[in-house]
Amino acid sequence: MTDLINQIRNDFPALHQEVNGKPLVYLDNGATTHKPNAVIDAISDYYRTDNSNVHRGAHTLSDRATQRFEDARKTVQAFLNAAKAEEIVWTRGTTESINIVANTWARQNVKAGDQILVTAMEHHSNIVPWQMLCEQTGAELIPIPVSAAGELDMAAFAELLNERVKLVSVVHVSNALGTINPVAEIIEKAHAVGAKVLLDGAQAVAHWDIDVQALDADFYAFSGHKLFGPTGIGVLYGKEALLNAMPPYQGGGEMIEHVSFGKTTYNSLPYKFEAGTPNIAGAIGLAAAIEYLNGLDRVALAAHEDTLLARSVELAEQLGGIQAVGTAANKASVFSFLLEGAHPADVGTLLDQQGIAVRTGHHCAMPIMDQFCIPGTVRASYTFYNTLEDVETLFRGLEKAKMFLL
Ligand code: C6P
Repeated sequence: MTDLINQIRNDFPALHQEVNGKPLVYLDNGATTHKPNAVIDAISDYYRTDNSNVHRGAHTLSDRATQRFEDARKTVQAFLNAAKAEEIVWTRGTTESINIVANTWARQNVKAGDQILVTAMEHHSNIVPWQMLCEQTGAELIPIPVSAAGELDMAAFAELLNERVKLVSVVHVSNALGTINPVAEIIEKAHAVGAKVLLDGAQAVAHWDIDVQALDADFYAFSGHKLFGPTGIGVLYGKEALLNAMPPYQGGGEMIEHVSFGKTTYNSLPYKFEAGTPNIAGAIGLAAAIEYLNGLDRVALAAHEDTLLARSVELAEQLGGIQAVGTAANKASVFSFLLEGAHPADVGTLLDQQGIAVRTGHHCAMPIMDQFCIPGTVRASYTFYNTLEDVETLFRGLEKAKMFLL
């Protein structure tokens, strides 16, 4: 495995640098992942050769750009195992994907007295759009409770379900705790009362392949930059029938069929939701990231990520004074913790001085931090290019931080 990981690391140029005089140990993959050469080259190649606007020009470059852009959509379709390429809508990222559903599907389908369920461990981007909607419609937003270990209370979820629930919008993997939620069971139960389900896949896609048809998800949202692709590009998957029945999101070019002052008609899927010139290079870069991943043994790499997490738990016990935050039985490779007696921000600064990049703070998940009565955590979020040595360097760094701070 070590040889394979070292080989993979060679594909990621940003990993090979010194930060504050020390070799970079990048453990902030939950915030954004680094990009392999394949992605950087695909973007650069697009701008060097095919750069043009899509679906518009009467010339060869525009045809080539359109071809690459639409091929990228098909790559995402295959990645999610969506039934049709038309079900893949390009967005700016997870946040925009969720906001589209809130401003279109939910505006049409959620009325005063209806309910939307989320979990108490959501990222703000899966809370605030629904709060805004509820303010406007008189619907109610209800969080499904989460246990002290960071697991969803599925019995409470079952009790919350009733015919007033129109949508269950749930994070697939928590960015703050690492919890992997039982989304298949959630979808089955929600569908039984007629509710639709949106999954926030921002933190899931980097770890395993997703099959939206097997899950029977109604909507699935993710960001390219957490999947080794560029920033500013993301995806909203939606079942064709739902997307077709939804009103458009933004108005402008591309999303129309015919415009007149008397009556404007809208374009077919997915263009109805893609007003304006899209992020063409972003889509091409994201497809390059997925193709890069398709060349790897993702099952073996997910097992490697599990060993990184298990080693973190072991080393935390050996070091002492570490309080793990989020100890669910089913977890992705996110180690969120507190160094007892130290503020997370101070720990982050001391680690950075040693070349170790982690995230500190509330991780845009303030409600779950409030529930645990903590201001935030230190979060090491691993991906497959991290090594056991990275984990050991982190804990050596924490040992120093402990000596300095306590
Ligand atoms: N979490 C983190 O460090 P955007 O910003 O749209 O690409 O993704 C938003 C988002 C939505 N849901 C989850 C579960 C997320 O983790 C994120 C982004 C980053 O944890 C930045 S706050």
